[in-house]
Amino acid sequence: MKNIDSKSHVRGESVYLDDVPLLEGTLFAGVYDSPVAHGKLKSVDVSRAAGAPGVVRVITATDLVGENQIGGILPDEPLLADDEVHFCGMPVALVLAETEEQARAAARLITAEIEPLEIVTDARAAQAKNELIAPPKRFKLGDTERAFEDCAHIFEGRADSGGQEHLYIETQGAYVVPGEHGGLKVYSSTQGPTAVQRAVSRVTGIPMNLVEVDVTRLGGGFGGKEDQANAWAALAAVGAQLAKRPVKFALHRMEDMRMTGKRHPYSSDYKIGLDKDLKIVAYEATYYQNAGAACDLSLPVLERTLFHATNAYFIPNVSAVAYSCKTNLPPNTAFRGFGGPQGMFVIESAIAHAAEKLGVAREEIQRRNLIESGDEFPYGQIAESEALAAWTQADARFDFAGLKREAEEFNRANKFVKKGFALMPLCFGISFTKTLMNQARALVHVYTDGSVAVSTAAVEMGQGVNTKIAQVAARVFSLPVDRVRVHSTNTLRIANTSPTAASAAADLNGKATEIACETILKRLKNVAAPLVEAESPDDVTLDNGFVRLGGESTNLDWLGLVNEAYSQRVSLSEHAHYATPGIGFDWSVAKGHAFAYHVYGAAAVGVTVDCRRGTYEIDYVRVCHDFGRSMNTAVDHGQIEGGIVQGIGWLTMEEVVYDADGRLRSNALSTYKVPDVYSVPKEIAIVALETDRENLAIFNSKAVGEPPLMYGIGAYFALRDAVRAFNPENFPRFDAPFTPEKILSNLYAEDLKKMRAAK
Ligand code: MTE
Ligand code: LUZ
Ligand code: MOS
Repeated sequence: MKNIDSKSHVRGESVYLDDVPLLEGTLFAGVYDSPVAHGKLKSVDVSRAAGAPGVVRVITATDLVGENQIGGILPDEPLLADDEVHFCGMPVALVLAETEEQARAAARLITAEIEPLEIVTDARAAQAKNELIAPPKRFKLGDTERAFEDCAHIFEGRADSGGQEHLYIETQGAYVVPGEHGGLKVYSSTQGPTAVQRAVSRVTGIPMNLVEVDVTRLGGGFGGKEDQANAWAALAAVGAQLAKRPVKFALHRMEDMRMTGKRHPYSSDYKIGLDKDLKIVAYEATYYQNAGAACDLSLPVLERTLFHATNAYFIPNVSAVAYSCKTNLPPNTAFRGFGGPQGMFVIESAIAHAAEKLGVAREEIQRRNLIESGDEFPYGQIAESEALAAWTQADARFDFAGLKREAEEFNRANKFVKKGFALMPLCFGISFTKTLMNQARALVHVYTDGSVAVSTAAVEMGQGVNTKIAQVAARVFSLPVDRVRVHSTNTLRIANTSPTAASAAADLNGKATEIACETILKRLKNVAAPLVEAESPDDVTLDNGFVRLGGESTNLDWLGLVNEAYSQRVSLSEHAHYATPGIGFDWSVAKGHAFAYHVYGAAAVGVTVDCRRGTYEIDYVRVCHDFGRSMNTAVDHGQIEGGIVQGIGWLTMEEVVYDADGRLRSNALSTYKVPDVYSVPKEIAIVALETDRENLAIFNSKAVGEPPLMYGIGAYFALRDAVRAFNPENFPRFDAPFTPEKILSNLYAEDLKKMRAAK
């Protein structure tokens, strides 16, 4: 089945924030944001802006009716700077004007007197000054100190990974319309409608029951709108409240890149110990997360780094500690994988380090250490593992040894072009690690024409969640899917939503939809039973719009049944609640059953490096992926392809660069490179893991949103393999992204050293 949005997307009929029709009298907002990364805000001069053409009002922190605070986890993030600025791009003043151009032109007339304070942009430097968002977090299994004493081989090193710009096609934005009783209707491009509702309520002082948030769909979120849509909606809301007119605020691309946070860069230290059979016996890691200037989601991101510190491997002795370090950069935030990829990059680096120094194949160490069912994760959960199954099935299908041989033969025959090969196993936990967030609700109405309307907390952002939810309702009612319509995400229809995140939206909201539909179905069967002379409602089934009795057809169809129920005054609506059973985590001991289940997989990645230029191509990514039982292979394959390309981008070409003054240098698409159609892998092959294990996913169709991104880590190590095929003397630093510049300097590392020495 196709994605239900494909037709309206292609025709340009899908409604995004910018397609919401504007009311007469709508004002447009612009912001003046801090030009310096850290300083005391002595004064702000808005006089020239206030007198500029079209300007209706200029708003600073002192004008707010409610609290000047939008921090969701810690109250450390003012909406508008008051006494200090903490990062370049921090909003200082809001301008409301009759047109967008006027608002932005006026914002440029604002000046501020800022007394500079010391700027810290590096995570380790911040940690050294004890500038932490919160005390460090630790995971511990076994006893690493004792275990290291018996290791045959021990390796220590450092691994760094960079930030990543979300680059959702639709930038951040909101449109706020004032209504009766001082209420506000907020259209927002957010993954978290309730988070927006809460932030708006807090900064305006208007209670949540007067703030309605509506989300039609997103032109991409990728985590960037899990928390960071709040600021723009809150600013527009403050404007609408004070000016008593509708306010639209949508960021331009360069504003979005400058003012919003990204994937957290990490710098990490590792120590890995192996026995003589290449079993990893002990692993220690210290992570320095660059949080930026406020907490945002940094702490749960940091926690997920710990959860995925050992990726798909079983290591009996683990000790990991993670610091969330406060720097003068825009607060970093959720990004597909949510800290997991950063943790996995470190263990994969440690394994590469050991393999290269020992002269064994990396995949030899990987395979010998895959986690098995019954093994314990460092956080106490017992694995039900598909790691070896995914690896073995990928090998059977794609022939790892053959792929490796192919690369080696090519490399013997070619001096200036080298091929590289790497394998990447995957294990990603599904559930919000904050247990309370694993809940959802669905509202289902059946109308008297037989059509079905569904609302849930899920936000459609291109990942196809609405398609899956429509499939759930259609399957329970046994109707063609075009009789079901999934509507906008709205806080009046569905309250207290968890954000659409953690890859869990289809599971949580799909399950709630299933419960709501099953409840209505049960009522309908009770109505049908006497009509078709059934002894028990259990003998009644629905099949493609018709009622069947004990499998035999009857004269009663869906429409007749629905209308009969209505005339008997039986409810055709249901509001259902779902909470994932069996999960829980106790932070006081850092142990628990954190995840409903894990998603497994294994990818083989092949690359070709042009050793004169440092440029490269990704030849193939061949994956065996654990779908459970996919309920929509078109959507799921799309997620895997997109995730892989986004992961490869993070590790090979996307380089977020801030200068020492905390200013973003990679602030446009001319300086920030993302994969395009020419740089995607020439081949992406996906096979489904065959398994019949039951799980807690909706219809056993496992979550697929984030996990595939991490296959991209394989591309990094395949490139490293090719670089070392050309220059085996060199041991490149683990320093992602592996850009063509870094590849070139590693291909000729010794020559560069000589050249520098000669100078
Ligand atoms: N796919 C598209 N097309 N656009 C997106 O913004 N976000 C990803 C993933 N796939 C995203 C996407 C992220 S970060 C998550 S958490 C999941 O989708 C969320 O949706 P799900 O829970 O329905 O999988
Ligand atoms: N968001 C969140 C997430 O709040 N908690 C999580 O555990 C999570 N995991 C992945 C992506 N987003
Ligand atoms: Mo995804 S990082 O959970 O929005």
